[in-house]
Amino acid sequence: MTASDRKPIVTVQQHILQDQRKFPGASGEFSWLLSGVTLATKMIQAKVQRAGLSDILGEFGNVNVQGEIQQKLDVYANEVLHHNLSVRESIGILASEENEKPITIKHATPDAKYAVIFDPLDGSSNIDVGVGVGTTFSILKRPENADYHDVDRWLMQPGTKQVAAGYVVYGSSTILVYSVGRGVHGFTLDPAIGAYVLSHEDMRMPEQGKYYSVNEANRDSFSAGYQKFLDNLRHGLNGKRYSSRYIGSMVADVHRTLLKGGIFLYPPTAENPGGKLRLLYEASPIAFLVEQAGGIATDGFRRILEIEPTSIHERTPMAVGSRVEMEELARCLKES
Ligand code: AHM
Ligand code: MG
Repeated sequence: MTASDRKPIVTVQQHILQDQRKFPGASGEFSWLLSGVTLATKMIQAKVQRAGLSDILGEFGNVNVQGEIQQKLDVYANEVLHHNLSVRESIGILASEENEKPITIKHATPDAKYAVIFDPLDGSSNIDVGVGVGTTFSILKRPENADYHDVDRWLMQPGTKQVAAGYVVYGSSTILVYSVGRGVHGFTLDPAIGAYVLSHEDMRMPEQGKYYSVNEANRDSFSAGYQKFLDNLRHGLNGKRYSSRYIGSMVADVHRTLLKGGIFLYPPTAENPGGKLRLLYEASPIAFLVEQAGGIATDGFRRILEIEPTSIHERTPMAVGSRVEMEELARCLKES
């Protein structure tokens, strides 16, 4: 193979700029905004990689708004995202799983058009054991007629209004997956050059997979419909047998589901009757990506993307996956 036969390397930055050229009207400010996310996630991955070497492991000592003990890396990841994003003049508001209230930056200036909502380090209970964790982000635009100061109007928008969403999974490699509503693309961080390089162009979910992913320890408190669904999968669907895979880091479990098909679900449980995952910064961006890749994302009954949020940290049941498994789930829930 000669050098000219080789496919050129496309970095995430190039990809965003090329995409914007195809769609005149899209402005460079948006790629500048996304570069804040990519830089922050490179900094987070550098810390995650060294987690076992430094004194970064362990609890920070605080309890966050969800009542969970914050990990040092949660705090670091949150700070890094705030630091990098707050210098992007197009961003007016930041909201994070780790902060009770949204943080307004330059929201009262005409340049500030976007709100970025994120979970800085999802699955952080896995940090101490070397298992993959992730960052999720969702980007919303200030509604045309919303007052600059009306923070709720910026943030309380259904997932259909997202202008971009994505995640980074810090696993055996670090992979950024994002969409601006024109397909889903994945980029693997090349540590040698410090750049995210296009590795998964136009990701499409298979129609059916072979894995289901759920915390089965909660099974006794699932409703009859969910239990029936899991029974059906165990007996096989369309002649296909299933295996279970559940890491306990949503981003890693969803990443596998996007690539291999199947289903990831977190149904209502006795402990979390309204679901465990957070609508705005976990379920919404994931649902956006899954739909863009040809999959389906619901709370069991409704499209996640159509749920009208009422508070920043609200939770929702969530099921995302391939068409065959998601249709079977809908059928089981309807009949039960
Ligand atoms: P976190 O944002 O506090 O890390 O919680 C979300 C995580 C998800 O990554 C994961 O899917 C789920 O919680 C695991 O919960 P459980 O241990 O109840 O199965
Ligand atoms: Mg989380």
